[in-house]
Amino acid sequence: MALLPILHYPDPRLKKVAKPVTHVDDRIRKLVKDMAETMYAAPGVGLAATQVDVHERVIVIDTSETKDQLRVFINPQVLTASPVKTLNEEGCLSVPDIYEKVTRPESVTIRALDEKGRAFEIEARGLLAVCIQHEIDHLNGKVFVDYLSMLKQSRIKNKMRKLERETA
Ligand code: K1U
Ligand code: ZN
Repeated sequence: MALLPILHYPDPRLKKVAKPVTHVDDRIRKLVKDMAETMYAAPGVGLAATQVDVHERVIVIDTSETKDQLRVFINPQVLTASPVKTLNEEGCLSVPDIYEKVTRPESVTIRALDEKGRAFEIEARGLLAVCIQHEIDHLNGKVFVDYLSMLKQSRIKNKMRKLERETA
């Protein structure tokens, strides 16, 4: 297993649209293991392959308190999204130390493949619903900051550039 470097906003590679996985093979299973290790170490509750500069449709999530309930979503599709929306505070491992409120559907149903290539469907609500939508956005080249006002986006970009200079 390996810890993978996480891209930081506003890196242009975070804007790439990830390609569907054509075969769930040992290469993808290794990627899933490395992504899970990276997510737990960060620590975070989710990670999309885009964030580790791999542009394939793979997500790992663990929203459990015990951190022992890893969920793997390969080629995730949103089947339904509730018309009811909620406002939730979001964070992102690619935008460290920034937390902002974003409006999203309260619940979603998702179809995806697991790490063995088996199709499954789940209905997600609460933090899982927020997290899966946030991670699917990453696969589509979108970061939660994109939902904020231009003023907030520009402030966050400046803060992140300053942070990069200080840690370079
Ligand atoms: O995509 C990511 O960068 C992961 C992100 C997922 C997420 C969290 C909350 C709302 C929306 C999406 C994170 O994991 S940010 C870190 C975080 O929320 C957290 C860290 C440690 C313990 C609990 C939560
Ligand atoms: Zn994120």
